[in-house]
Parts: sequence; C-alpha cells; structure tokens
Amino acid sequence: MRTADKQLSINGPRLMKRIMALAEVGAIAGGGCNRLALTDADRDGRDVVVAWMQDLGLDVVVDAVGNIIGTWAVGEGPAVMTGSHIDTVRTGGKYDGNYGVLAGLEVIETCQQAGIVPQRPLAVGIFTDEEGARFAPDMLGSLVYAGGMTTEQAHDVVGIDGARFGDELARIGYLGSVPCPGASPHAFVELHIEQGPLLEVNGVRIGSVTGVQGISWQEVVIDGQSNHAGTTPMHLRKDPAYAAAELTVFVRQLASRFGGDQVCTVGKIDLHPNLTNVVASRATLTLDVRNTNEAILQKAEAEIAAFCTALAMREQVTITRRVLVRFEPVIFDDRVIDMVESAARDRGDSVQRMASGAGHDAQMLARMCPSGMIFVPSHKGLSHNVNEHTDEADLIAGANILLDVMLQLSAETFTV
Ligand code: HGY
Ligand code: MN
Ligand code: MN
Repeated sequence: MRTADKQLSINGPRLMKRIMALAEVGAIAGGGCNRLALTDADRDGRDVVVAWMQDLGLDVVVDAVGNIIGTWAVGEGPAVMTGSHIDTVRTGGKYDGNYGVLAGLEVIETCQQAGIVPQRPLAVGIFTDEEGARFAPDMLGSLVYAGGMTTEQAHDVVGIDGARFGDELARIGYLGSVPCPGASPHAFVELHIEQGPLLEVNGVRIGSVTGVQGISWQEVVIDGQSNHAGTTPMHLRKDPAYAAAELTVFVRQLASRFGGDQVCTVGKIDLHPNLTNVVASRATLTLDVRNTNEAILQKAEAEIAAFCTALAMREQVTITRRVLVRFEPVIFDDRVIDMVESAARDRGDSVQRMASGAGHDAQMLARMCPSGMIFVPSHKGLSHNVNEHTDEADLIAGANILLDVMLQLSAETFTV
C-alpha cells in the first residue's frame, strides 16, 4: 500500500517494544514464557494486551470461551480479521502466537497514524487455549469460535491438573457473555513464526502457508500390577512402564518407516506410584501423531492401535486409548496464499509456499472464511523452547506483509 509516494510500513521499534513487554509476563529462566491457558499468568498477559487494544480505541469483546476480539470499527461489512494466541506451553518462547496478535495491533496503529481508513473493519483475535497443553484439544478457543465445539463442551473440559476449563475461565475473569460461534470474518490471515527449520535452511524470509497438517492426539493408559522391584522375578511382571517404553519406540520407528511428513511424539509420560523401588501399576502417556495426508495419518493410527493390542497381550497389561484431538489436514484459500506471495515479492522479500507442521487458529477460521497464514523464519527451527528466536528484520518484514494483505482484503467490496 502506498501513501503519496512512500510505501506504508509498520513501526518496527513499537512492535518489538510490545513483544518484549508481553514476554515479561510469565517470564521464565532462559528468556522464555510460561503462560499456560487460563492460569494467572495467562490472565496477566490478557490484561496487558486488552489495555493496548483499548489504547487504540478498538471495540473489545470477550466471548463465552474467553476469546478476545478487538475491532477497529471503520468501513462496513464483515471485518478483515487477524490474530493468534498469547497462551504458551510451559517452556514457551517470546514469539509463538504473541507475534501474530501484536503485529495485528501494529497494523491497526500504523493505519491510524497514517490517516488511512480501511473500507472494512479490521479485527484482531486472541484465541483462548491455542496450545491445548493444559486443556485439550489445542486450538480450543478458535474451534469453538468457528462452531466446531460447543461452549458447554469446552467448559466441561478437564485439564491435566484436574481443573475444569469453565471454572478457570471464570476464576481469571474472562468468562465473556458474547455467544459462540463468533461473527464470520470477510477473511482471516494469521502471522506466525514457522516453528520449523525450512525457511532458515532455504534462506527464505516469508512463507505463504498452503495449509496445516492433520493432527491426532491420544491419551494411552496402561494398567499393570505394582510390585516389589527387588523380589519380583522379571517373567512375573506386568510392567506398564516397560510397555510405555515399547510404545514410545514403536511410534518413533513408525515415523521413520513412513518417512515424508510423518511425525510422532510422546511428550508426556506419568507413572504411578512413580517410585524407585516399585514396579509401576499405571503408565499414562500421550501420542501426538501428524501427517499432511489424511489417508496416511489414518494408517498410522491403525498401526498404533494394532500394536497396542498385541503389546497388551504380550505384557499382560490393559491398554485403554482415548482420543484427545483429531483434526484433518486443512488447505488454505488460494486467493490469500497468492496475496501473501505477491505482497512479499512487491516488497522484495524472498518467499516460498509451504505447509504448516504446527496447528494454528487459522485452521479453524478456515471453516468460516477464506483464510491463510504468513510465516517468518525460526532460528534453528526451535520453538516450544525458551531459545525460540526470529531476527527482528524478519519479524518486521512479516508484519509489513500482514499490513499489505489486510489492506488488500479490506478493499474487497464483494462478500464471500
Ligand atoms: O500443537 C500445535 O501444533 C500448536 O502449537 N498448538
Ligand atoms: Mn502458535
Ligand atoms: Mn505453540
């Protein structure tokens, strides 16, 4: 977008100042953040960003699952929306989610300061519990916003710490009155760090994201027989810890066998009673299995199910599996993908098309309106890690692409 004869650009120092200020909330050793969904730290982060939204004169609403939508109510018709999340995993970085929300505010402030009044409202969403680390599924807030889960179902979700989602939402003061599903935007575009190594390895600054891979999360409970570690002969054991270890190795080997986009992760294992000299009675673990191809993802799930049946027989344990998350792969809107790509080219940024390995709120908004994403590189591909880093020049470049694409979408007079 040009004003007079100068290309409109965001204010980089102002964006960086907000990113660093938000990173102070729930700050942990090593420079990262711990703002698990609906904790006090999440509340504190929300309060900071809501205040920034109010400073910009946005209409701020909170819905029934705590999604916060700040709207610059200019122009007419459905809003062009951006946004992401500000909840983090326990060892989160400064940029995952936060960057997209704060870049959205920066886009609006840049337009306001330049005296530009878009033809459509511009909205920034902060979606609740995108990480799903405390309350599964991930992208819970945007899933409810898009009508993929009811408010009642969301409120009854019990977290890994036994807390009930609805109670925690009320406790932190973000149980809003606006009903879900939310208003359908004209279009949605999310700016996010890649969280993988591709852009950096390829020396490319901008990713125009084509879609998000399928996600399958399961909780696996393995029940055996607790016993004395010293007196129980190996052939008489019913050891869930051993079975959990075998399953962990199996899913790792499955990913190697399948190759391609297949990824499998055991990120959480709890043993009971979790004592040195006791053969465990129970092992509870989670499986995170993903692929861009739905048929292959189903094949992986079927192989895991068959392995668990055989493992239970062999080790004389009981294995119960519960689906925590199941999202099919999502393809983004060609028009938005093209816009991101040409906006990058117009600014002289290198750009490539790519799928997203991580889940994002955009994959839920894609159920409501034309959606897409903009990626910037993650240094060494690190994320969900306190050492998550993206160069400032890349962060600013990504926000400028968001500015251009949002203004382009806001100039569209047709309704989708
Ligand atoms: O799990 C994910 O991909 C995202 O970080 N919630
Ligand atoms: Mn994220
Ligand atoms: Mn994340």
